[in-house]
Amino acid sequence: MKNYTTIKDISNLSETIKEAILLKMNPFEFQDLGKNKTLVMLFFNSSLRTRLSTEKAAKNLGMDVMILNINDAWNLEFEDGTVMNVNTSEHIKEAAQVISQYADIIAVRAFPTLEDKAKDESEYVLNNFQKYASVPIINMESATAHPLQAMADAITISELTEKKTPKVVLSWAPHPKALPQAVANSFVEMMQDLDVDLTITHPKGYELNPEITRNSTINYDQEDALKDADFVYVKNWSNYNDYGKILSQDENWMMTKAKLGKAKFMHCLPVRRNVVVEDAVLDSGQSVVIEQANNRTFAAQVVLKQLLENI
Ligand code: SN0
Repeated sequence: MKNYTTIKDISNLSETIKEAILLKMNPFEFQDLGKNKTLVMLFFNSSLRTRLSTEKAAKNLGMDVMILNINDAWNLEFEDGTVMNVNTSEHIKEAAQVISQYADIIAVRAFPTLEDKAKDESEYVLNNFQKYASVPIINMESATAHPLQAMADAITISELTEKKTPKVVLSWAPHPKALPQAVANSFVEMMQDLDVDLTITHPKGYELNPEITRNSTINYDQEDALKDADFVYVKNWSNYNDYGKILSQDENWMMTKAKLGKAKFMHCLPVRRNVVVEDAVLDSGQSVVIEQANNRTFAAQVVLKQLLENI
């Protein structure tokens, strides 16, 4: 693998999931692979799991890790040809080349603006790093995708499924803040590539990018969609069509123990208790959110391993 910016960068998904599960059983097997190699992680936004699990994964492979919260550095300019006489101090052209001298792999977290759809969809932060850096780039959640989370979700479902083709439901939930579509996008793309029966359920008007959902089943009736589900992935996203807006706060969409039935409950975290999902679900044995978060390490580790093998 040359970069990990979308799940499409994985050449053999089922082999990669198997490899991740093997790494989980024997995390220190490839301690020499990352020797004298440095991962630089750049954060434009908050992080808990991504930051710690990716650092842990890198260290399991023997890498050194350096972390920079970009807000502590210079305000970066991404436009070409700008007269930089206002508030951006350094151009991405220099920054990416400079960081490439200190790093063997660069990982970037940069959320969308949720204001300018075209700008967000151009993935200008991630793509400019890819354009000007001379080392592989990992997406730690960009404007439109969260492929490390999707990999952890795929590992979790593979480990826990009791059926060859489980029914997986992605269910929208209310949220007080406008959130990205990134987690939902990558989850949908990942499920489309796995042997699962996927249903997406959300209020009318909350359609994700149709280029991503393509032929996946969308059912606006949450109760009907949840019938016989084996895994229920709950996630809020802000409106894609009326871009970045919150149109519905409908609390009836919150996941409850009654709606969940016998299914396993999944969420990428962080989660707003009793808004997105009620306590009774999170505090039950049906919730697998902690295991999902554990698998973030092995998702990052398999990605780092495949990138290191290609350097
Ligand atoms: C982010 C999102 O993409 O939905 C990161 C998830 C991995 N989530 C949030 O920003 C939640 C913020 C909040 O205040 O609940």
